[in-house]
Amino acid sequence: MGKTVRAHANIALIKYWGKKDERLRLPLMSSLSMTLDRFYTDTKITESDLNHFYLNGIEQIGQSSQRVFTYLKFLQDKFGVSGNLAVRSTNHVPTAAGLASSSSAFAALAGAFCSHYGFEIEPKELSRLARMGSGSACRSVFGGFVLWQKGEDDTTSYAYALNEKPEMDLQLLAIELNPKPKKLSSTEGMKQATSSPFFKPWLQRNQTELDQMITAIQNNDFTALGQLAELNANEMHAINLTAQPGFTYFEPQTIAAINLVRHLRETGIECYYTIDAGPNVKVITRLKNVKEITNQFVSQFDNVKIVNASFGPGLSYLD
Ligand code: 2P0
Repeated sequence: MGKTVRAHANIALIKYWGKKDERLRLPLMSSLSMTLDRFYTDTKITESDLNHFYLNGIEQIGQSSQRVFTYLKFLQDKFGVSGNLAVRSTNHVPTAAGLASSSSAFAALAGAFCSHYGFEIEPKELSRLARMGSGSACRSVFGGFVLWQKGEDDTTSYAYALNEKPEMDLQLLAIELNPKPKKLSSTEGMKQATSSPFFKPWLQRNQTELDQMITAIQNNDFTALGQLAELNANEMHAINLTAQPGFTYFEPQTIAAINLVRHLRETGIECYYTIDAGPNVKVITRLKNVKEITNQFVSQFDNVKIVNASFGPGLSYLD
């Protein structure tokens, strides 16, 4: 009997934004993330007469169900098993977070698949399997600070924990400014981004940025980590703007949030931002500043929702 598998979402501090192989989801760069305690997905797979996918108790039809079963069929073929399956997932992502991440979803799904069939595989192998569901999911197999090495091929592209239980005083505030679904999926966005004339120079910086981030983590250097995470996010979004044709995930509130973070920093409240494939902003700060930053966002934005998170664990098996 398969277990319920829990996987936590992660946020990249050094972003994955480009593939060299779309089918296998092999990235063009290595990336580095932190796994989050407040956001996770629980998934259990059982045998079934027909394929069914339930999310938060509601059966899903259409695109999301199709992506789940395309992936499960891929895994079944890979392992030489067959049969229809019922997938039950619960997303414990506070609706306030604006953080609908496929990272926790596909890590939990890969884990639930192996648990259902009784396949005992190493975390590294599980990370490879999760990667093929959604790139960022390979990092959610582990907790704390996680590095996804781009590798050369399917067997060498996987994530591992750099530090499962970091002691760094670091909080991530997920700030929902705009709850609308994103205009361009990550998969499409990163494909288009490779046409930017700055894509190659950005790739060439990948190893340097990774080395600097690893050093910041090893030295418990919050300032270096924050500065570099912000720079890396800006680079990713600059590449989107300069793609041909150019595009952006930013909305007016995104710019306003960036300005607020800069203003707070000028007034001595140390904080940095990172932004993914959507208009919402995540603020990185220390515990002592969470209250003040939250108050500032609430007073300056209408209907803003904020959830603060810190380091979360890797994959776990619940029952
Ligand atoms: C990341 N993102 O490193 C980057 C930064 C969003 C911006 O990974 O196409 O859902 O399924 O491999 O993993 C989101 O992309 O993309 C993502 P696919 P995924 O977290």
